[in-house]
Amino acid sequence: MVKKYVYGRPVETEAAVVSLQETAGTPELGETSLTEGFCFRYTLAEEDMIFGLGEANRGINKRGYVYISDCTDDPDHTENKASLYGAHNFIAVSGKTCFGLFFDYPGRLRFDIGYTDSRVMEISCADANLAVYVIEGTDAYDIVKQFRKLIGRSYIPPKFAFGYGQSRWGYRTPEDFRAVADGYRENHIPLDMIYMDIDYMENYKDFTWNPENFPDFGAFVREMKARNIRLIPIIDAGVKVEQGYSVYEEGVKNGYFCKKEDGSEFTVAVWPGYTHLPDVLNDDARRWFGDKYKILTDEGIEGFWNDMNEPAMFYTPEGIAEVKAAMRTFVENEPEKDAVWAMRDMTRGLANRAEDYAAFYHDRNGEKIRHDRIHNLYGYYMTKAAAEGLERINADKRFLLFSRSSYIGMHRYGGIWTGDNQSWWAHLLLNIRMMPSLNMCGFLYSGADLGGFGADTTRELLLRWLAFGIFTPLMRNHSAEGTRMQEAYRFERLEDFRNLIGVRYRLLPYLYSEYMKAALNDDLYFKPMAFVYPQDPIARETEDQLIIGNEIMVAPVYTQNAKGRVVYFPEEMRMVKFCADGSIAEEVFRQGYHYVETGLGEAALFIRKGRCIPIGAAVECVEQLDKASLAVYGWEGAAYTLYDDDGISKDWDMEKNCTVMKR
Ligand code: MIG
Repeated sequence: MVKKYVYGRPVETEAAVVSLQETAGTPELGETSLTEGFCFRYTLAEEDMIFGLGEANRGINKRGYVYISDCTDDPDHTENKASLYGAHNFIAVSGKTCFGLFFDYPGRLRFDIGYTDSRVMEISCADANLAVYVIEGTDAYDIVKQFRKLIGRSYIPPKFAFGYGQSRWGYRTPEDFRAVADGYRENHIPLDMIYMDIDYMENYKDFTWNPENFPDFGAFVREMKARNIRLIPIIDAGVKVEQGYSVYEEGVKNGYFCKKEDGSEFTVAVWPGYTHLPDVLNDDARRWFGDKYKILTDEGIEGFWNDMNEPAMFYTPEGIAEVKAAMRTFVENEPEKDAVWAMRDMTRGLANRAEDYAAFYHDRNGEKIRHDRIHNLYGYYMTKAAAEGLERINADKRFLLFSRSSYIGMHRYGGIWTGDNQSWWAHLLLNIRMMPSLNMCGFLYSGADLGGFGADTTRELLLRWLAFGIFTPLMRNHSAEGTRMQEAYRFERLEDFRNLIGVRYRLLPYLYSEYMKAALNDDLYFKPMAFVYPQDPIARETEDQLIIGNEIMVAPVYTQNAKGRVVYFPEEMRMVKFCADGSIAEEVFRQGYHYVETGLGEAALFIRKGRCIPIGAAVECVEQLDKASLAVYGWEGAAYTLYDDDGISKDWDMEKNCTVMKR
């Protein structure tokens, strides 16, 4: 049961796909105040747990902290950060009363979940123009499923996108990319994709490639494809200001960029230097920008990642002018301690300034909207532009597409990756905890930068992260320029990497099948333990183990120097451990706590009582998957319904594509 309350005149976000009759008044569950902006206040019961918020910091149960929906490019995801790249305004309250709330509001929204007062939850925003959806249900899982029906089917990527991908900021030339391909293929470590970061472009201009490095880009794309490796280029939000650059010139000529109050183009510095932002909220501009992806698909490209679309800002000319003026005063006076700090803060504060987000406008098909009112929609609509463009290019084909910034609704058009994490054990744990929350908000195709983006990784951290990455739909190793190189073949005893990444392919038929079931049924691929064992007080609190699909539990190792870890079994389960030598070890664990040894280079999963899963032979790319090699592991007498399809067309009928396998 879903009720929709409307306050003022909300901006259309297209987050919900079901149109509902408005309910008059305010939700009875809490107190709504509309005197200063909007505020919904709910008294938390002792036992209430709060789920949701998608790409947000901290644990699965969000209670006890404050989270702000305000898409931000902040590469320092420490525990105190309230905003990350996405804005996923859905929560499910589970406890004394069970209900869900979705705040369809694309500006800055604050969730104080027992932070200011541990017994109070308060959701507030400055502008009382929004829609609030209230979902009544039996438990959190039921509420999530109803919410997913409201927001529509999740994006379905091509099957190759379930392979393993290598990325790094800094690959420039064909030689750089070939070295990666060789490193994997010669060492027989599986690989399906190599990502092209901004250095493939000519001076960071979208929809170009460096002509000196790539005299025949299409030939290079085909060369890689012949080795079963797809190249996946990045596209940034900002379009370089440069005379003679067609994307820039067309955008200016047709008025497709975001504008300032005075009607001139808004300018912001990012990688290419000064850029303009395509007004993706405008239908014509969006269509124009989306059609540009064809420049690359014409060369054989089949997937993209959209970056910098919060949109991220290094600085604006206005910001620089202010700093320059302040610097002049600073230089002319004898520096004092406070003046030094003020100067430092001012230069640091140039990036992503609130004033700059309030200084430009969108032309929403005739209606002028100041950016900060719809800030959280930009990455969503940039990705919608791409998805619609790709649909026009080939409506029958699936393309790989994921974004950094997002809002609910974008999950129908592409996946997301979780941005610039660090090579920290804490961020492996954050990755584990974030996945089910992302799923609740519709983002099924997602994953983190495995090994960590910033800072130097270690062999051990990378192996442990890959061991979890086996289960994330997006399995990509990515790192920042200047950090330690982290391609799998660079470390000693590569057989551990070969084995672990190989396990991804051994499980791929199962993982793909579970992904498709989750997508087609508006269900979760990653479930918190609390959703599957709601009556078990220990399972309810267990946030470092997850249920994947309908059959298995995982309990990743996320600490340094561990040889295994304590695992909580809410019921009897059968372990399948992929050992370092490629063999499979099985063992039954009874309900309760057990220490499970899992060495580096090993991966374990636990099959729930009475269930079974298919496991295949290790192969080096998705193309080589061989159904004939599938064997069924798990509990005697169990059956598994395997979903499979061609992985590229949109012919994903559930009935037609399922076969039953028995143990
Ligand atoms: O300001 O393109 O999150 O994955 O490697 C950094 C360079 C811009 C941020 C992305 C990251 C990517 C990097 N980008």
